[in-house]
Amino acid sequence: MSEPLNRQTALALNRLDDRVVPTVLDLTTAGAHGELAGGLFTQYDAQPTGTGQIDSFLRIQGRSAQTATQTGFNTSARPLQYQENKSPQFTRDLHSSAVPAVTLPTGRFREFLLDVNQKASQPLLSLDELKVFVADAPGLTGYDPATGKLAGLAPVFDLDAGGNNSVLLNYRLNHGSGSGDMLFRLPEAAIGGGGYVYVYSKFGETHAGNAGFQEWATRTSQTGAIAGSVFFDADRSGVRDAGEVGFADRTVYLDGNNNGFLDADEVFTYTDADGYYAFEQLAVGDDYGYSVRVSDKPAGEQTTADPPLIFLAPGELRDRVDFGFYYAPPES
Ligand SMILES: [Ca+2]
Ligand SMILES: [Ca+2]
Ligand SMILES: [Ca+2]
Ligand SMILES: [Ca+2]
Repeated sequence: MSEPLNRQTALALNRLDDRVVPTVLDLTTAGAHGELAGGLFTQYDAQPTGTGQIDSFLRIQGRSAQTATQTGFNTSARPLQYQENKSPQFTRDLHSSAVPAVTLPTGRFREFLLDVNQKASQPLLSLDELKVFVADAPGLTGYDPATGKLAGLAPVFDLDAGGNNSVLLNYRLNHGSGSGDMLFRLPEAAIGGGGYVYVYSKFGETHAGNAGFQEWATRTSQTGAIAGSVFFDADRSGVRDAGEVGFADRTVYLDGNNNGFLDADEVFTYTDADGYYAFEQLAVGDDYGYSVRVSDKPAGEQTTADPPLIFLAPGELRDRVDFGFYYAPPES
């Protein structure tokens, strides 16, 4: 008689197990990257030169005898709630306008930089909770661990939305003394109309901190740009020559999924009165190839081949990525 009950209990337990099995994004190898809860996470080895300006907005102090984990969020308010460093130089309000925008082949994002500090002998550290809040007001206080809200606000990003997720980091991949280790990229749409941005994070549930602070920062992005034009190729040479005119208001886009169509999430722009377009703040490096295409092509034949995937170096401007079109002038 008790057997059905037991079976029911076992089923219920199985379901609970399914729900709490954690997803770990492993960033312990150089260049590793992945997506969790809509955010993009990339292992990042800071270079001593060319890193740009780095501004800390949240420093979480080292693990102490009282705390096995390291928790905190940025605010200008004092006192602080967790293990945040109280210096206003390291823990402060962050306005959304100070969070750099970066365009990837798959869309527009805002970028945050995480620098972790561990012993070289025990380099692994888990990032177990990460939430981002956006508010009109600076100086918010009162994170509620029971509801996951800050000052009553729901997060615009939650690492643990849809499951108990975490990111595993490896301090030893970051050579030198620069700030580095991980880039966190949040879809631009999450920031919405802007305001003050609060980043809450918790480290060390599965791989504990052992050697000091963890620090969130913004950096001046090392990005690239692509520019060109859509033009009437009067002599069908495949090159925009002096005197050849541009097509205004044409839609040029980055074909992130390379299907030849402008899809809803893809980044696009319009040509100006002289047919010129530009994409700026593009992420650089071997991981990001851009397929530039024109969606509303002028009539007639295209005299230029569609450009191959474009990969950019930091600070590079790839210009003269032009699209020529020709049609016979109407008879008069
Ligand atoms: Ca580091
Ligand atoms: Ca988690
Ligand atoms: Ca020409
Ligand atoms: Ca597409």
